[in-house]
Amino acid sequence: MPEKSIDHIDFDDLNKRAISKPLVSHIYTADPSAHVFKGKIYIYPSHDIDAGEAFDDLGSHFAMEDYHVLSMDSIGSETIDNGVALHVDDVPWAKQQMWAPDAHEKEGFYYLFFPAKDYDDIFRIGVAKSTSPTGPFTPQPNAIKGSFSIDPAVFKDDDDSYYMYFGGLWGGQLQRWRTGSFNSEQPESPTAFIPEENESALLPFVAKMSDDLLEFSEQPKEIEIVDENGDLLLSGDTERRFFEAAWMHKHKGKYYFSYSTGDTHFICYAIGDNPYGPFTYSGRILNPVVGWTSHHSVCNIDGKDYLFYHDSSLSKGVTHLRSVKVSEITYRPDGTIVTLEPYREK
Ligand code: FUB
Repeated sequence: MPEKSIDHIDFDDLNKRAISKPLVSHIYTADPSAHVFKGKIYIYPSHDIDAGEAFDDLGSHFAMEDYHVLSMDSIGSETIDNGVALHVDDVPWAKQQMWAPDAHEKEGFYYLFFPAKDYDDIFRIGVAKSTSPTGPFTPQPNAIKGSFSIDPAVFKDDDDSYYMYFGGLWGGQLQRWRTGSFNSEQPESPTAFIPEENESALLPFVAKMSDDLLEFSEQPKEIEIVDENGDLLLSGDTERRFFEAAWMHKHKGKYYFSYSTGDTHFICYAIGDNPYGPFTYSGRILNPVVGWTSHHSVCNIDGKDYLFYHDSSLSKGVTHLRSVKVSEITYRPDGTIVTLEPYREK
């Protein structure tokens, strides 16, 4: 999949038409996971850097090394960068590529969940703990037992159970786990082991977390994303099937599982009745942004739902130099979400 062409884009004009501005512009940030802890908004993004790696379909150019936590008192107020919260050099098991993180709070402690490649070049998911939502976070010595792939999103249900959703195709390696163990053949191919177009698409995973939030309390399970007839989406249905960037939120008692379609660049959602699904594909939350990736979270703030997302408008289209943004989302009476267009029409 070639990098998206940006030659035709007038970025000054595009930035005027954007529905929201970057929350910070002194560093590049992406993959924002937003939460309200004790009445304040905290955003846990990737911290994008230019490490000099060329663009490829394994995502080698996403060579991030640390995490910064952003915070703000309310939507529209100044966004504060609270500095380095965790660095890859401080994580014993992690070698490189600190990709999209999430965080949660339990009983006065804060937990940062993050994917990184280990010393065998296999993506695992780790946890680091702090007494402050902004860190610094102290990592566990090992990754979560039984963890694999990328993009952890931790959801706290109304009964105080915590669930981790995760997975990502191509560079995120999900397709290498189809048999239950890691397939290291054809290491340079991002699409080896992806199902044929007429086969069911690869599915994301969910696992309930242990009481201390440091491990899974169960074997991760696949979550089904089905069409209006109850059939699993197909691998060739690239405008609807799961690719990466899992997120879970609730609206009026229903479970909304949202995700990126990756190479077709949509943020979509599917609705279910419980945290394990199945989830019925229900539409798009966000149309494609400038930049190859799209990644988001949904956070309820003072009774309204907000989409935190990113684009590459500030870097004038550089795919691995992204900026986090926020925009309100609204629902129709039937529970479907009104699709956001990230840039107004000319
Ligand atoms: O930021 C690195 C990767 O890009 C994330 O893990 C994916 O979701 C995509 O946004």
